[in-house]
Amino acid sequence: MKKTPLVVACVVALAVAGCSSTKPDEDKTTTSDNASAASSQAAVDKASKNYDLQFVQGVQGDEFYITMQCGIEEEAKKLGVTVHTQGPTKFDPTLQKPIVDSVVAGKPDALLVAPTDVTAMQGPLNQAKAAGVKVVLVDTTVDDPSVAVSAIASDNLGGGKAAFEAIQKLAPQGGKVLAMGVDPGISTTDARAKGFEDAVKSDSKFKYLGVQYSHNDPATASSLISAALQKDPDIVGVFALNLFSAEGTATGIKQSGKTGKVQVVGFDAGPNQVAALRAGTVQALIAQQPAAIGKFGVDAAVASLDGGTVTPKVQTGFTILTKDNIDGDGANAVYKSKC
Ligand code: T6T
Repeated sequence: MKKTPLVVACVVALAVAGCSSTKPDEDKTTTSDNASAASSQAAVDKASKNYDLQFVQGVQGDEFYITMQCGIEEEAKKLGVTVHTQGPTKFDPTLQKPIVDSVVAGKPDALLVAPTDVTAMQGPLNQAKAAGVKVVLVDTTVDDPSVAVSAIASDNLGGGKAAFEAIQKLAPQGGKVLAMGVDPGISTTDARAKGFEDAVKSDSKFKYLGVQYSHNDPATASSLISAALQKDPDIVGVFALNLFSAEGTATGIKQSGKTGKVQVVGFDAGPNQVAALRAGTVQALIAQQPAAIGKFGVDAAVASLDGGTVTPKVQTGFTILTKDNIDGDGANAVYKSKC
């Protein structure tokens, strides 16, 4: 990464602010940095009984959800409740819906879920609630989040803005920028794209080329980036909206011979993203706190089942990783491949 003083300042500022870019939304939202508010969900050290919790991931094998599962399992063990995890083979509501339906048919006490689509997953979650299952949204949300007792997620809008700020400092001359996304209808990546787009449009030196959809497939992201660079060889920056789009973007940048010439900021920090950061195909990563999201999810489920205080919306922060902090302060923010 080019070490302009401003980039370093941005990274430090976010780190000092507890790695969170936004303030809590009144008293309804807390950040993970607000220890007292966040811990109000974990008022108990032990659950009153061994509840049956089910965690349905957005997709299997994604280090973001694996790390979240680690946080969930650790907290479940601490509180004395049981948790089972499963997820679809693709980030796809047609594959996730039958899993949720079958989990709900088993009448668990609570369902922790990362819905893969804001609209398509609303019905299955409404049915879970109607069946008396406490729903907790972890990471993504749905059109009507009131179906859940609590929704825990990163500051995705703020993360999109932070991504543009990083590109702004890496390419201060301005120019064309692109977002590499997953699919429309995913609350998290849609919010990241919006935060990015709004920020780009507030700086007349930059031109937003829009978002392209890779369907969570690195090979598709790679071809899309290569094609975009052929069409617009003067692209100065790319914001990759999640782990797999970042992985494919890094490959496409490398194959197009643009390493270091196009500034790339990727959301998430799995081992492959970190390798791309070290190789210089990616200049910055926005690492979420999936283990904390999982922990707060368990706390919310147990508090709700035990009739305790539940915080309806919890916002967790993020850490910006660069070559400069990846082996220092940033190392702990890297996602796990197994617990
Ligand atoms: O970025 C995360 C998650 O927040 C998003 O909702 C879907 O993609 C990831 O799981 C990363 O692959």
